[in-house]
Amino acid sequence: MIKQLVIYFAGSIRAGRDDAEIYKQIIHYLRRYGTVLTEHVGDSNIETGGETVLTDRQIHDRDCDWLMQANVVVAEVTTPSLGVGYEIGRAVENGKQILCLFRPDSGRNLSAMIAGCPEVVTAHYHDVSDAIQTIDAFFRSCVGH
Ligand code: 6IA
Repeated sequence: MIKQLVIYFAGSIRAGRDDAEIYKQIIHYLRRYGTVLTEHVGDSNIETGGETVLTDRQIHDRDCDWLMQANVVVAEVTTPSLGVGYEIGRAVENGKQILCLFRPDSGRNLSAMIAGCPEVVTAHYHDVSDAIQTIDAFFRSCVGH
């Protein structure tokens, strides 16, 4: 497949890294659809890794620049994260195609501000193979791939 899309993957960092391995697998799959700007979100060592050389302001500005460059935003929203919610809000305001992936098996309830947002496609999934099918359907219907 020709890589032409720019994809921004969003997932919890400071709000908790319990799902980091799932983020990594989703990011790996997304790479078949284009360039994923935020592969570090799936890095299990991010808390101790190179990102610490950046100030919060630098992280914010860089991530917002990347978000503006992206055609598509895919967010894993099971672990509730202020940063991810902020990114989704800014993506909505800037007309991005947005897919949010949520695992109801977590026992959590997704915020109505995400689940109820008409510009966001929210999909429930149980495991990564489920998520992959959802991603394929999203790219087929919303992005025409
Ligand atoms: O509020 P959160 O930290 O959970 O926000 C996570 C979201 O904000 C992710 O989707 C990222 O795109 C973005 N983000 C937040 N922190 C960072 C970061 N460094 N590096 C890159 N993107 C970030 C924080 C590292 C620190 C724990 C040492």
